[in-house]
Amino acid sequence: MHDRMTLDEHMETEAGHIGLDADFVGLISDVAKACHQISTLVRHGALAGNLAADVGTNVQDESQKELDVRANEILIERLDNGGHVLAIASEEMEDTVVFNDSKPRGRYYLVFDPLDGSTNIAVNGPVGTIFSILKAEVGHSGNADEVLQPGTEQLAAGYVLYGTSTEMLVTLGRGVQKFSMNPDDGRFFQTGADIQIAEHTAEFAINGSNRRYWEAPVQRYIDECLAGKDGPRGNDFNTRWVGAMVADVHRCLTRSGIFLYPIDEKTRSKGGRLRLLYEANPMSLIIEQAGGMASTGHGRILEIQPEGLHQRVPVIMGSKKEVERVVDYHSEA
Ligand code: FBP
Repeated sequence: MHDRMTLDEHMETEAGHIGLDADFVGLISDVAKACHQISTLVRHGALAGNLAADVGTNVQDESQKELDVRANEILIERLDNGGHVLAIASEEMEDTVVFNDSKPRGRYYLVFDPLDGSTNIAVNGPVGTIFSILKAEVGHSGNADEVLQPGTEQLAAGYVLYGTSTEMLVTLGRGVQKFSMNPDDGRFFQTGADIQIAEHTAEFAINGSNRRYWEAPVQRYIDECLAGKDGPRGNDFNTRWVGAMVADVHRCLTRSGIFLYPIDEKTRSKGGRLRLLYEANPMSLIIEQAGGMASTGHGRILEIQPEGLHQRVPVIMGSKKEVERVVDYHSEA
């Protein structure tokens, strides 16, 4: 295991290539250390307390679980102590947190979902952490407005999947690399390079219980998949739904696939289900860097100009040819 490159070594080399400074490397390292702590908590399960307990509601009026709150606290503490970010924004907090400037701070923002897929906690299912790194320009003070940058501006994006093993998939805009965490010491070692997602797939992930709320193009696409060999696609499709975006998108990346959380009648007033800055954008950058595609159905997710920290968007991402097909169905409709 130890002749593999570590995450820190990889980041030092990569940051050098693209002109990012030591704070950037330190920031990714802090995220990895925080994720090791979260992973340890997840592995202890009920021995670490009732991690699935409802402990309140967040700014989006969604129930917060004990693990959501603890994962958020772990990240904040690590990032504050590290000093490599100017400010952060999290799913669990209404506004940005600007760290006290009594010491020098790196010129970066970290935007994250500390614990994705929190309904899986109670059933011992996979959960994850999603993050995105943006540049804090000179003169920036850490206001929310400064963080509202389109996904194309991301310097890095990644996720950590707490599954049967703990893995980080990360991109700095030069391909997608995979690192596996050694549970003994929390260090991440490279276990995959330049991950690519197949163009074609016969597997899709969507919450099918929402079918009656979907728009016609999504209904058409899924109905055609379900019709299998006898339908217009002439092929049998497989379906999976873990209920944690990190796990569902990771499966698409690993085995090919398309992941959909489209706009529907239930979520229309909010703009969609998934959040743009810390769910859709980082996952879109990873998918695109792996050769896949990420769209709302009407346009590229990464080009959306955010209007709020917790803005939601429809998400259709994964194997390119399938996403293109869904986009075509939207155009035709
Ligand atoms: P949280 O960040 O609150 O956990 O919500 C996001 C999410 O869990 C996604 O990861 C997942 O794709 C979706 O919600 C699942 O939604 P549904 O309840 O429709 O299965």
